[in-house]
Amino acid sequence: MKTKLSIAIATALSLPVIAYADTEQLTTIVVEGSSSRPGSMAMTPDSSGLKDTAALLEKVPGANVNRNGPLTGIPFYRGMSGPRINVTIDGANMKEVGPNSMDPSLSHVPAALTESLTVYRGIAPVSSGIDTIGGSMKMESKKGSFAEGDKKYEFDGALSTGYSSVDSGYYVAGFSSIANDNHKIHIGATKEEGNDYKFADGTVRPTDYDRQALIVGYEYQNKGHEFGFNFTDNNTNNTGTPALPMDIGYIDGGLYNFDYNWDMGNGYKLETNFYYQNMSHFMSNYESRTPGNMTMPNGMTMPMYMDNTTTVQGGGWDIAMTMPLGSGDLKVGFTGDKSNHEADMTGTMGAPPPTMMTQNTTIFNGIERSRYSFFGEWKSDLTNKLSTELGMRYTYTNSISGDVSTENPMMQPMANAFNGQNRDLDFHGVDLVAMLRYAARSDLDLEIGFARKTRAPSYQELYIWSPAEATSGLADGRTYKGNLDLNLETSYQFEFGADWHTDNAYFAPRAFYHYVDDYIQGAPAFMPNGDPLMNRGKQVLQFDNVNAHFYGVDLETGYVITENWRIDGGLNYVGGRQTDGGGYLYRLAPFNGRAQVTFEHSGFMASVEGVGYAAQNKVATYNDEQKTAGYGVMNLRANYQAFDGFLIGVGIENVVDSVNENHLGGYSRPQNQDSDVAQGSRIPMPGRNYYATMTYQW
Ligand SMILES: [Cu+2]
Repeated sequence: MKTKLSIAIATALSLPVIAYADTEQLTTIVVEGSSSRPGSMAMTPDSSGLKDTAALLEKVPGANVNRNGPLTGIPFYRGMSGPRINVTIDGANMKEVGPNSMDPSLSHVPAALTESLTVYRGIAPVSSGIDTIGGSMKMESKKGSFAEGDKKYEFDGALSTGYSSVDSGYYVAGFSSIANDNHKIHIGATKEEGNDYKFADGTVRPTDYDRQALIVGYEYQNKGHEFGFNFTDNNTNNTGTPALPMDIGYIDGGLYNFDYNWDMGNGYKLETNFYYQNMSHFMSNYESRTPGNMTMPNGMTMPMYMDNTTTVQGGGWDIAMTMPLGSGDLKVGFTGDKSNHEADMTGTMGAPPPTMMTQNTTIFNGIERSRYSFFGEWKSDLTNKLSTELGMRYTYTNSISGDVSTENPMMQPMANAFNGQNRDLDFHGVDLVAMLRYAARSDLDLEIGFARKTRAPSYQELYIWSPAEATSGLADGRTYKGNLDLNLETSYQFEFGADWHTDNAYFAPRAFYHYVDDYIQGAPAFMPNGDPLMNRGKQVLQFDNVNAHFYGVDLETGYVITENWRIDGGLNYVGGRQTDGGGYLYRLAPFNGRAQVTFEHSGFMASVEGVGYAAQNKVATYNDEQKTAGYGVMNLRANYQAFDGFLIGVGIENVVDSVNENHLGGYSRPQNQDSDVAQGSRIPMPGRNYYATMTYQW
């Protein structure tokens, strides 16, 4: 298992990584474009990071998580989230089966089966994917390693288990690979289950979770050729998403990946990736919570049972060729994908049985989104101190929706109107990146970057034909209408960063400014026939193009005090406003910081971590976003390597058991009788949590 260590070292040009031999079962965070990144933040086990890889993002400068449920962590980077961030799983741009992002891509592979999570700091290179307007992240599942050197065979494996008290949750994970120097096979599986989590004033419901995952793969390498087949499967059962109007019934399905790489020598390299995914999903407002009441025209109130069955089939390719050009390397590529989405809703009034009335509606029907994209990227050292990256990507996006239908007579006029409109839409986007890096001194790198990034509207932003909350996890409590006249978003980005690093210290601040033309956001919707669904008395919004800008600073810093002691920390600030006088943008992380003091001595490690969030008073007015107060949390963690390969970890999170509201966590949606959190108020974060983990690896 050498892969991981080498990744960590590759990014730690100057700083000693805290290198316990056996922390390799922990997912490594790699921050690209950070020469001082020690990769050590991930090395203290974190109970939330054990079940949800997205939780690791809270430790990455500029990044965070929009959390709608225990397994539903939506990546956030510098004010943007969801479809604005390109996330790949083993090179595949997975499509969510949930139109409300109940299954963000990072939830597909549990942390215990994740090898590494890479985040591009600052402007993402065009080669990292399509639609990288808000950034780019890539996750690699565990695959083991080939036999090297004199070794004929390589056997890798790990067994791990963990328990967390706040939700009585546990996980078990197993991974094994067998390889010689040409062939390698691997298999891994996990099971995670937990109850609703507690906080000082009660229990947050529903936040229980239940997921099984499986990964299987085969890889072959010989004389510069590499071939791989990987399958990753996610089987999630009843899991709460209290910030959304329904909960997960199931998420089921897999991703099939084929890679072929050929290193031809002399700087020529071919890299290809092909993938296919097939997933299905069920969510409801009655399996994990009590359905809300609907008032009939005659004044009678009745429970309204609602569920949604959705599917996605998707596939794509990424073909890139690298070759020497001038003083550097040119990478050219052809990327594309296609996905088909269906979502069918059933609404039943009155308790079934007896059933008063059941009505079926196609929420999304015959959605087909296709992207064809070409890019070229040139990276070169101009002098021994100056290097550059120039990139250009052109993307053609086509989006189609079939006719919709409903058995609900009140929705019929909207279905007819939608079916009468042109829904075959084309978007053309051009992305440009220009970066310059300058080694001002041996211990100081400066970076300046400019970019133009685009994003075509998502199928939800275009095709929600009757007000719905299927909004890629916005979780603002509003219903939205799609808009067939949307333009693509164009962001103009400026970035300046410094990276100071000595043998025992690093300090890497970055500042950015992004101006976004045609930023897609909700605006009051025109409802010619009123709002037939009476969406809890709140104004329906419609996706619209506005202009916006984002600005901020994020930094990471650290100091190795002695051989045994070190301190690491980070600060993040992001602001965002509409430039046309419409106020602040929605769901922006408040100013926040973290610091961690780590002690390490012969197989023993202990850390104290402090996390602080300021109040967020700069909130969006268009959807009545609620402010949040500031808070601080202390976490204590320790692990001990009892003998070679056997590691025990324990910790206490939120030591003082304070009640804290995560600004990115949304509002509680279940009925008051279901949860100890009042409907419509901010969801408190977990209370004090004791956790223990145990890992044996070979
Ligand atoms: Cu869903």
